[in-house]
Amino acid sequence: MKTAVSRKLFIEAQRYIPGGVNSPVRAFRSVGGQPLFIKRAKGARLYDADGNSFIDYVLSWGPMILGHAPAPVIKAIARAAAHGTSYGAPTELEVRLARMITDAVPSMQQVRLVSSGTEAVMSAIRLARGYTRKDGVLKFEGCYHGHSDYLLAKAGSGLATLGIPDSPGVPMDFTRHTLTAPYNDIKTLQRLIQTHHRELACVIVEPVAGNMGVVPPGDDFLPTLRELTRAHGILLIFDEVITGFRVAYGGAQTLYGVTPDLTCLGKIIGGGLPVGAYGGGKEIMQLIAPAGPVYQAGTLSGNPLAVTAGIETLKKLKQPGLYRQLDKLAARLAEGLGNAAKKAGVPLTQTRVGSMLGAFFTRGPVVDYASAKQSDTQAYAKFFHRMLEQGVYFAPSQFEAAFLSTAHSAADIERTIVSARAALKSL
Ligand code: KE4
Repeated sequence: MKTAVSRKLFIEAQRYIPGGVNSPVRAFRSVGGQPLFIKRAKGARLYDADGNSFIDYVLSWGPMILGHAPAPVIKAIARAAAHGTSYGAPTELEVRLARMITDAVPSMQQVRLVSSGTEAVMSAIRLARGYTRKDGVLKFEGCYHGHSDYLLAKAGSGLATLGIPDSPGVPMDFTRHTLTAPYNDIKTLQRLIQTHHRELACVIVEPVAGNMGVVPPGDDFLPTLRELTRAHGILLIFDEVITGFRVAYGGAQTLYGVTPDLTCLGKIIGGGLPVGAYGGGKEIMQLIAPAGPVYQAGTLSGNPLAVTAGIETLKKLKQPGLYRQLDKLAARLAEGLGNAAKKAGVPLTQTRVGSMLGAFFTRGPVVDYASAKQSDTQAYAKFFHRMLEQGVYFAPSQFEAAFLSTAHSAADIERTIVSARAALKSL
C-alpha cells in the first residue's frame, strides 16, 4: 500500500502539532505504524493522500451515520454558508434543532447547544452540582466523557488506548470529588452510593459503553442505577454522545426504557460539524444562565452551519425503517467476523448494540474495563493493519467502537468479511 505522501505529511505535522495529530487516538500509537492523512470521503469510503481508498467503520468516531458528504446535508451547509457562518446571536435554526432533539428525547424538556461532547458533559456536571449543591461525581472505569479535568480518572478511549492511567496536569484535588466503579458492577455501585450519597451530585454513565470497546449494560445495570440515584437524591446523567441517535432515534434511554435526569449529546447531532448538547427537565435546566445562576457560555454555540448539518441529519434519521436497516447490516457483519474468527481459531468476544460493534481479541466474557483489558492488543494491531492493507479502515485501537452508516452496502459488508477471513487466518 502506498503511504509516501501520508508519511511526508506526518513528518511535517509533527513539527507544528504535538504528536502530529489534533486528537491522540488518531495517531495509531496503539496499533503501530503511522496515521493515514485523509484527502476526502464520500459515502462509506475514505480516500487518503496516497490515493488509497477504504471502507470506513470509524466514521469520524460516530458522527457520520449517513456516510460521508451526504448530498442533502452538504447542499444545506452550502446554502447556509452563503448567509454567513456565525452571528453570535440567536437564530431560528437553533430553535428548530432544539425542538427536534426535545421531540426525539422526551426526558430533555430543554436543551442547551454547545460545541463538543466534552463541553456538554462538563456543563451537565456543573449543572448537577449547582442543582444538588453537592460536589461528588461517580463515573465508571473505562468510560470516557471527554477531557475535562475531573473526568480523566480511569477513563477510556485515548487514555485506554495509550495506557495513560490518569493525565498529568490534573490537580489531585480535582479528582478528589470523582469516584469510580467498575462498569456493570452493581454491588460496588450500591456500596459506593450507600457510603457517599451525601456528597454525590451525580452519577454519569455511558448507557452503552463505547470507549473501552463496546460493552453493553447488563440487564439490571441501568434500572438499578436509576433506582439507586433516585432514592438518594443523586442526578443520573446519561452520556449519549455516542449512543444518541446511534442506537435508536431517541438514544439508549429509549432502547432500554431508563430515563436519566440529564442527557449529553454530540457527534451525530452535528452531522460532522462541531455540536454538543446537554438537556433535561425544565426545573433543572432553568438553573442555566441567563435563566438561572449556573454559568455556561460559548462563542460558537448553536453555530448556524453546524446546526444546519444537524437538522438535515436528524431529518434523514427519522425515516421509518432506517435503524432496522442499519441493524440488519451490522448483524451480518458481526456474523461474518465471528465465523471468520472461529474458522481461524482466533478467540474473539463480540458485542453489538444496533450499528455500534465491538470485537475483543480475548476469550471473554467482556463486561467491564478489567475484562476488556484482557484483550490481546498485539493481535488487534495485526488485524487492524491486515484489514487496512485490504482497504478496510477499523478504529486504530482495540478500545473503540466500529460503526456502520446508511451508505454501507451489503457488498461492502461482504467485502469486509472476505478481508477479515484473510486477516484473521494470517494471525
Ligand atoms: P468530544 O469532546 O470529543 O466531542 O466528545 C467527548 C466524548 C464524550 N462522551 C463520549 C461517550 C465520547 O465517546 C466522547 C468522545 N469520543 C471519542 C472516541 N470514542 C472521540 C475521539 C477522539 O477523542 O478523537
